Amino acid sequence: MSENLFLKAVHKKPVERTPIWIMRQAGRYLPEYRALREKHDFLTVCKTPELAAEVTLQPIRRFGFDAAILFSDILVIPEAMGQNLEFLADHGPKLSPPIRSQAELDDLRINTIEEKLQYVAEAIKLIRNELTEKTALIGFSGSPFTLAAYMIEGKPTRHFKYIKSMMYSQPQLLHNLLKKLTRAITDYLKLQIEAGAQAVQLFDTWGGILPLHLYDEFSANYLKKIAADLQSLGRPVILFSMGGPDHLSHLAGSLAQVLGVDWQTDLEQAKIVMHPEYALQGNLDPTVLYGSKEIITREVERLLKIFGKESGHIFNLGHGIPPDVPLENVEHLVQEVHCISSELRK
Ligand code: 1CP
Repeated sequence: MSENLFLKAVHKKPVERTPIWIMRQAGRYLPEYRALREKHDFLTVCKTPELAAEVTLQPIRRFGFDAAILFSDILVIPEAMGQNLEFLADHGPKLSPPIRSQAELDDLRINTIEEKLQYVAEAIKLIRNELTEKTALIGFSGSPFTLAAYMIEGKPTRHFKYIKSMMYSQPQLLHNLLKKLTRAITDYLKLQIEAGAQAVQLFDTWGGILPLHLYDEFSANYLKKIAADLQSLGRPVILFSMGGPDHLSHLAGSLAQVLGVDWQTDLEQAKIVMHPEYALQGNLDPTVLYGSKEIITREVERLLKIFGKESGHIFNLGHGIPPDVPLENVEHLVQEVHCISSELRK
């Protein structure tokens, strides 16, 4: 099978231009997504393979990204384990009851993950059938720590009072939950890979709320275990942690192939520390997309020059795309990445 640009860059092979996809590329900034969401609520879209496939393909049709990312949410795992999940308009996701005791943790099931999340495997098969070889399909999961944060807090929060109190006062209880999640996530990603996902990304969105000296113990070690357990399947693993350069450096030594670089981290520094061992993905500050075309071009050029002709860079934002960025700016971004990187790589 001929490899696409994304997979070539993952394996640090030479490419004629830098591949690009963007985190949260399927979603609210797209009018065709908003139109579909007027007819179906969010969880229905996630759980109906035809709808999830359609939404996954929308940004590919519009922008020709080099990779598609499965349309789903990180919170389908807690739901499959038995927590009740609702998406409340303007309040974000709510999980109930929140997990705050060993008894509540014991009620969570992991042996039914494959059965409960079959709809994801079905969506992946449909998407793979629609994509040409030019576009890779990425599956994903939240990291154990990030999922634990939602499961313990029960809803989005700024202070993480419950998970951080548990970490300090009942560390063993938190580890019990993280271990259970690690098994569930590994099974879930295997299911996605077996259904046709060509790479998988772990979103460690809340890893950065951990003090650095506790990051290995409560997040990085679990990410490394998942990456190690998936190696035998032969599909690349991408680790993305929102924690800045210090947290990123703690992912050294993992068996992942790609490290996602968040927007707070200097890509040049990340490259010095982590490349060529890992391919790097990132890291345009998403708010640059609110700026003028000139600013977008300038920032794209700055980032692409860091790799120049070297392989092992996948262009992406340094976190998800905000829902209200002008579409023409996304178009301009893609065009500039294509154009400038082709020039640099001549
Ligand atoms: O109203 C809507 O249509 C729902 C908005 C929405 C969307 C489009 C949510 C609710 N989730 C998603 C899709 C989604 N979520 C994808 C789809 C694929 C793509 O990237 O195109 C992915 C990968 C996610 C992952 C996700 N969900 C993360 C990790 C990534 C990140 O941005 O750091 C997190 C933290 C979530 C939780 C979540 N789901 C939805 C919301 C609003 C939130 C955040 C809640 C909070 O503020 O804590």
